[in-house]
This record gives sequence, structure tokens and C-alpha cells, in this order.
Amino acid sequence: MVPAATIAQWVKNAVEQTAVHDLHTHLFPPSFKKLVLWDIDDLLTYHYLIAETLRLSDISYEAYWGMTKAQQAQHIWQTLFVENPPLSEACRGILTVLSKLGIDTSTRDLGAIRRHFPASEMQRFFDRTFQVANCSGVVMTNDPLDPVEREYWQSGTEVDPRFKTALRIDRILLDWPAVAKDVSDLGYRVSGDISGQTTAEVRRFLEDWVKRIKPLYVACSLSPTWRYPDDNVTTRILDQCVLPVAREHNLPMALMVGVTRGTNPQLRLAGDAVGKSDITSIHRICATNPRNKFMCTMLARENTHELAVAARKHRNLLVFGCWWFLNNPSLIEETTRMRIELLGPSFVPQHSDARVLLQLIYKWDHSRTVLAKVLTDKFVDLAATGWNVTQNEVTSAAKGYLAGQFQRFIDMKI
Ligand code: HDL
Ligand code: ZN
Repeated sequence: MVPAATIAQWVKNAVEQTAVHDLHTHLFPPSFKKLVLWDIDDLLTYHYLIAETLRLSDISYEAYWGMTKAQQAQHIWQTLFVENPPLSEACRGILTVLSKLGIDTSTRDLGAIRRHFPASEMQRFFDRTFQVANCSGVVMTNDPLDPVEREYWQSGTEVDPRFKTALRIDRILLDWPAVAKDVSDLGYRVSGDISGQTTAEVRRFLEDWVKRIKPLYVACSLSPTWRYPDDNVTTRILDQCVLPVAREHNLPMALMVGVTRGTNPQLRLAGDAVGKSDITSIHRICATNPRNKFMCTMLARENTHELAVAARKHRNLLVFGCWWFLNNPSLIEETTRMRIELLGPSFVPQHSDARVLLQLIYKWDHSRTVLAKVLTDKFVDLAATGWNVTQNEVTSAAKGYLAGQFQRFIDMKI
């Protein structure tokens, strides 16, 4: 029987040495300058840390939002790293980034740390980050209704090949009829009601953006109250516009379910929360659209188990990631262990959700550590049955979890 220590080494090597293809981020290529976040001040003003700071600081929301980004970063550093122990996952992440980049934090002096990130070095940090994170590529979140981003696409801006696309359609699905004017202003004959012409024109809008950005999948985030089917515009747009276009182009529809937007508006992007969602809707949408492929991640821990069971029932459903409030070591371990036990190799354990380039370094370092721990246990359990575990088998499993399973699902013809 292969010794547990040997298996542990095989798993550690395989997980560390396998390049990850990160299937969901909010990153942009260096050419999308106005949308790039990459340095220490961007890291510190990540919305997770804003929420944590405003719990410990006595500053008012107005006073915080009235600061410059540099002042906000200084206040967050002082509050979370100097006056308090940086114990949260988001704080630890920043220290992991700095450590992996060889930056000394012993002085706890933000000014000294800032000097490692001159604006002129941005491009070099792109290459260094992908290399340190061992990441082969990331999938962006591309919103054609964001005027700043749209301008880059319509002007033919060059896109670094490491940056793949995903067509994000929250507003099309959730903000009808209010969004109809924005779509109409782009030259599509749509109106507030989902009448015949509007349906055809929404499909044409989707088709145009599929052709323009060549997405790997179409995505939307949904609230805990989302139901499918429902007697509302969201279901009609899904059934009459989105799912037909996705089917025609063999594109998965990524359903990211469970976010309650703007629970505390004073926190802006940091103000979203989580709610338990309806798993029956996932079963129904997969079962009634057997020629569509669906990716799904759910934000509530309570939905994790039933989502993994749902994936066992629908071969057109790919479960992915420990999303957002689940992206913490304790919950990544619990979730990944349970998913391997229920799904074996056929799921994607993690995505980074990175918004700031350097986050790739910590989000993947932390997740790889947990994945390696769980995968070691599972292969040791296999060896205990007398199964002759091989190093190739371990390497193949790691490659599947970090890139292969996603690619297989993208390529799959249903
Ligand atoms: O809707 C989403 O894609 C979420 O990931 C949100 O962007 C969220 O603010 C986030 O960044 N989570 O990590
Ligand atoms: Zn996201």
C-alpha cells in the first residue's frame, strides 16, 4: 500500500504545480486601464475590508466615503492591521500576497510597502502575479451595459489572451423594464413589455455581444427569492431570449444564486448579503432545458449540500466554487470534502472572484492548501481499500479540479 506520506507529497506537488484556469473573476487586462485594480491601495480598499473596517472604526460612513483612496487605504491599514490583529481571511490574504512577493511587513509601515508598487510597474505585476499564482488564465465578468467597459470592446481594444470572457447579464434579466431604455439607446427596438419584437431584439443584443466578446459562458447573479419558472419577466427573458442563444452557441448559463443586493446601501459594493435559495428552481431549470448547460454556485452554506445532490441528478449541471462568503478555509474544506464524496471528479472546487490582480496570489495559495489537504485524505482513504493509488492518478485529479473539468464542460455537446 502506498504510504500516506508519499500520497501527501504527490498531492502537494500536483496541486502546486498544476496551473489553474480561474473560471470567475472581476479582473481586466492591462489595456482596460480605467477598470484595472492592481496595487496595495486597491488591495486594501477591497470591499470585504471596507465592511470589516467600518465595524471596528468609529468613523462615519460619510467620513469614510469622503476620503481619497489613499486615505481610505491608510485608515483600513491602521484599523485592521495596526490597531487590531489582521485575523480575517481578507486581511490574511493581503499578508500572503506581500509575503509571496518578498515584501517585508515587520515595520507595519504602509508607506514603505507602497514603494514596492510604483504605477510604472503595473504591467510587470501582471506577469509576476500570474506566475506566482500559477494561473494560466482568468475568466472576466463582462457587462455590455457598463459604458466604460463597452467603450473598450467597441473600440477594438487588444485583450491579453490570458483574459477570457463571460457575458454577464444581471441587468437584462433582473431590471426589465427599467433597462429597456439603455438597450434601446444602443439601437435595439425594445420596449418595456416583452412583446414579440422586444424578445427578438433582446436575442439580437445577446447574439451581437456573443459574437463581439466570444464568452466562455453567460452569467447572472440571482437573489434568494429567484424562482424558476415564475410568472415574471425574468423567466420570459430566460426562456425566450437567453437560453435559446446559449443553446445555439453551446454556452453554459452560470447561475450565481443567493445574493441580497444592497442590504446596507451605505456600504455600497460592500453592502450585499446572503440568503438561503430555492434548490427546486435549479432542478427545474436543468430538467426543463436538457439541451442547455448550467453552471451553478450558491452563496448560502445551507444550500451547499442540496446543490451537490442536484448535480448528481442533472448531467447538464456543473457545480463550481466556494463563492464570496463561503471562500474561507473552514467552509472550503467542508464543501470540497462533501463534493468529492458526492461527485468524485465532476465539479470545479474553486474560483477566485478576484477584483484586484494581486488577489490571485492569495486566493489561490489559500485554496490550493485546502484542496491539497482534502485530496490527500481522499486518496489515503482510497489506498486503505487496497486500491493501488498512482502518482499519475493524483496528478490527473488535480488537473481536473484546477482546469480540466471546466474545459470538459465548456466543450461538452449536450
Ligand atoms: O456578483 C458577483 O459576481 C459577486 O462575486 C460580487 O461581485 C461580489 O461583490 C464579490 O466580489 N464577491 O467576491
Ligand atoms: Zn463575482
